[in-house]
Amino acid sequence: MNFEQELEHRVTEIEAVLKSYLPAEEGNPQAGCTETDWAKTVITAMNYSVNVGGKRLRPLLMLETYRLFGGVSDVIKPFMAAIEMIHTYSLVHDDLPAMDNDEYRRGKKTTWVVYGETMAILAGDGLLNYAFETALKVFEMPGSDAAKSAKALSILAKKAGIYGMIGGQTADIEAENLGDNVTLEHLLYIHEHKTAALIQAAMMIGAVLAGANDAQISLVEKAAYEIGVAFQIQDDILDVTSNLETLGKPVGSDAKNQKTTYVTIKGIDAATQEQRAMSDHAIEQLQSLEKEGFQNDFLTELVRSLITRVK
Ligand code: GRG
Repeated sequence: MNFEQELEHRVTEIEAVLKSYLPAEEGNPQAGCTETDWAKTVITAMNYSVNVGGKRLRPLLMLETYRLFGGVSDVIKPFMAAIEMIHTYSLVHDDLPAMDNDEYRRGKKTTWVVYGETMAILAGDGLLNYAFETALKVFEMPGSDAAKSAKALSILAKKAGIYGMIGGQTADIEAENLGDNVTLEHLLYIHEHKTAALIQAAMMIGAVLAGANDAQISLVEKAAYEIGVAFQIQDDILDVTSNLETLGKPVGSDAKNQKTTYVTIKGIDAATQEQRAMSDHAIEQLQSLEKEGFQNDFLTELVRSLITRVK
């Protein structure tokens, strides 16, 4: 199998894991007002949001980092589902009229367009909460290690929170009022927190659950920072160079919203060069673990593929 086929195969496996952790769409809202019945509407909106697709990059990076450090058990699975739920909630809320007001995501109508704004807010809330309900299932699994599981949960909570993704989104919203006065430092804060934090969480949780030591977890955190920022710079580049069909969402939205991006500050050539340098450095960091006996060539290829991703 070549890399593309292997990737497809592994994403299919991840889809099955995600599906197995999604809440059941039970009950009939018309039939009465039992707890389950009324919840069905929000559950359906939550499942729609996850099932419309996506690259599943965060669970993929989590699983491959887990494998890098020799992890083989199922304890990683609830965390793989949880991180995709958190990522999906962030997209559902980001698309709302009060935020980016986007009608398309992953090639499909956004959750608020299909279910209405109020239900989309609740679906996002539901996904965030259900992510933690899902991750907590690790404690019921045979062979799970309580200390490692608690550490993984704490990373997930922190990187998704006010000192992570929500902090980054806040800085991004505030940048909208600054026009051309957004500095590179401000932009890097946004990229580090809004985008890289969840990628760091994914890879660090994989490392923690596989038993990596503190130095190795710290190396993974730094490499994931570069992977995350490079990933976001490529997102900025694709917003200028791609099209709706390939990307699954409208292009040119940064220019339309007069947003400062890596491309507007540095220009496309320098942004591309820096994005590549960051990815190359992250790969070198991960490969430096080979001398300690840890190697995952698929993970290296995956990170390399993000440099030239088209969606
Ligand atoms: C609303 C708290 C809150 C946060 C929103 C993630 C986010 C913060 C906003 C979404 C918009 C955006 C461009 C975020 C940067 C991260 C990013 C590139 C997300 C898209 O991730 P992909 O490309 O998406 O992995 P798929 O659809 O493939 O899963």
